[in-house]
Amino acid sequence: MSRIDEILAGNERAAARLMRDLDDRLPSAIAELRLLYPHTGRARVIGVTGNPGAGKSTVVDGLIERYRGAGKRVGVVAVDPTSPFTGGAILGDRIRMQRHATDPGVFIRSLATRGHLGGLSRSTCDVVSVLDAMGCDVVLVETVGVGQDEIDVMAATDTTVVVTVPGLGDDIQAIKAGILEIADVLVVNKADREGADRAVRDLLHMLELRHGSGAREVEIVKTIALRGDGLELLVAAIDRHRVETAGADGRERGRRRAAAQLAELIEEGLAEVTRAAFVERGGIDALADDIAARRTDPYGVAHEIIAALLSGAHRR
Ligand SMILES: Nc1nc2c(ncn2[C@@H]2O[C@H](COP(=O)(O)OP(=O)(O)O)[C@@H](O)[C@H]2O)c(=O)[nH]1
Ligand SMILES: [Mg+2]
Repeated sequence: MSRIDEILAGNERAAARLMRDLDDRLPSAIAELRLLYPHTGRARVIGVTGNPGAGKSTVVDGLIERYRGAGKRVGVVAVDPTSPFTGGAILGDRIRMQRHATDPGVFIRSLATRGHLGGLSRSTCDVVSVLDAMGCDVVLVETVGVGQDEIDVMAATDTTVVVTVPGLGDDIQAIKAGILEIADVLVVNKADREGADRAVRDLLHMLELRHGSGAREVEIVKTIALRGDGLELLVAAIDRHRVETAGADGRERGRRRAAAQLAELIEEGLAEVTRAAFVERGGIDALADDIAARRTDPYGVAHEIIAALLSGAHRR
């Protein structure tokens, strides 16, 4: 059986090997990903993001449990080196979450936030595709933080869950700046703490300001993830979002995602050949020295490099 067939049959070890080869950007691995691609698009991809310590991993843990309870095969991508799924967090959490590691219906994969050739969102997309092809019904993607990288990653999910906690005050302002816009469902976790209702009211207020009336409602769910409270409600809210975005909305989202992925792959590929072209000519510093000293000019050098790249591409 080829590795493709093994993955399509749901073989986790074959999938893990392909993911490693993808990390190394082996051309054969990309070729395999192409063969898998027609078999993707079936998994429900759910992103979970928010500030460090908000309880994302705990929420993910609770979601795994519920989706497993419903008989679904679950993939988890933890884009966070400190994730308890992969051994980073404090011991108690780690043990609690690693119970899923021995469940054959759960496949957990972690991605380092740095050092990924070709960017985080691309690596995440690749891993999600493999999990999807492998037969995962649900793929949960946890990212830490609220940077542009994470926003890009979340753009590649079907439903984005943003986890906040009560009493953040100014931090809620920070959320407002970026991730509120990408939230499909908002979670106020740690509702055992004071101020949960107030946080819900603040978020509602911000959503009104942002979207005005008529925009799609973003549901807000209060949870105490540590105890599993509210997670049924969260699953229901995610499900309602799925239903609402089926049809035209979903197709539009899929199209935007495909366009972003295609553009990213092309930009990366071009950046790579451009870097190689600089190296061939002694490095960009040497080229820049000549330009700065007026021995050459930027127009001519750029033209020459582009012409060489294009003729090289034709030869291939
Ligand atoms: N009090 C309380 N603590 C929680 C709750 N959910 C998670 N925690 C704790 O908050 C800490 C951070 O949780 P974690 O899931 O690792 O957060 P992440 O960094 O967002 O992934 C851990 O010690 C959890 O046990 C909750 O609902 N209430
Ligand atoms: Mg975490």
